[in-house]
Amino acid sequence: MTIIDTGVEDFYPTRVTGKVHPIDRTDPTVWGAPGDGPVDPATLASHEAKGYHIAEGLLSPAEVQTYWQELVRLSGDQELAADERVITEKRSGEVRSIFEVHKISELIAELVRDPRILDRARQILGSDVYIHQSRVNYMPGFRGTGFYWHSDFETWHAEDGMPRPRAVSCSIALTDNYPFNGGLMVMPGSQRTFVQCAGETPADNYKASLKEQEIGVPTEHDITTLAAEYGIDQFTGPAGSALWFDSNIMHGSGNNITPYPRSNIFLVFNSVENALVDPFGAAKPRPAFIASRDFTPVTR
Ligand code: 6CS
Ligand code: FE
Repeated sequence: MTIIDTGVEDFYPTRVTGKVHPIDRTDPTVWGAPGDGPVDPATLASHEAKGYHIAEGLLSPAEVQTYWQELVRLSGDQELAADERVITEKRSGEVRSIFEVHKISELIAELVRDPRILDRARQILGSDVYIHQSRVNYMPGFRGTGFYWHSDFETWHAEDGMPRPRAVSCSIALTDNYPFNGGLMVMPGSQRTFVQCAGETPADNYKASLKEQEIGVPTEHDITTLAAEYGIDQFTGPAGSALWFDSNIMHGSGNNITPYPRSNIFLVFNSVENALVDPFGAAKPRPAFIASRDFTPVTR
């Protein structure tokens, strides 16, 4: 274990030079208990085992329509277009993501505090929680590009200083997720293996990685090994469903060449007991709009 200068032990060293090897996760996947929130015992046990669960119909069709219109409004907001929190598609220049969207949109700020969402995050993480990152992903039709295989925690640990994988992401589908329009793929159970990545983190890596991640990406050998051990599930389902997934689950998505956009609201909750310290594998932390350093718990 290397001790970084804030004295916090690094249980998951990554962005290393030389040979990499998988590290067994020493942390649980679920910190709370069945009685602590809205997730029933069977679903909580499934999340512990597989590292994800799907909340069907979390939002009603009417709510989906409201949030979809909000996404359309945001992507057409000319003032916002020049904001560094708006990431465009590498090739087409279309809006790919908007970060810190819970601070830009009052509607999404309310969604973060909605008990259907907040209480679920608290139950999984077993504590008060704060928003580590929020974004909307547009994944437009025809030219939407996906994300190669990766673990979010590997990046959040290396570049944001997240000590443990005690964070959970909630991806709320605002359009129907089909197998063919860039639906998210996960390797169930892979959250129990921390895949070290080789290669030093370049300065301001996020400027490239949020368009196309090249550093902090596992080797094809590691992905092949993980896929053989855990398999691949794909998140499909109607708009309004939400995929809740562990920060360290291996996941990725394909490109979208269909006419059907695959847009979602993406909220990342981190435990207040897992607040960010100095990055474990980068010279300086990423900007706050990507990795919040305001650890104030979200309250209803
Ligand atoms: O780097 C990040 O924080 C973002 N990148 C990806 C591909 N997924 C997690 C997160 O939104
Ligand atoms: Fe990701």
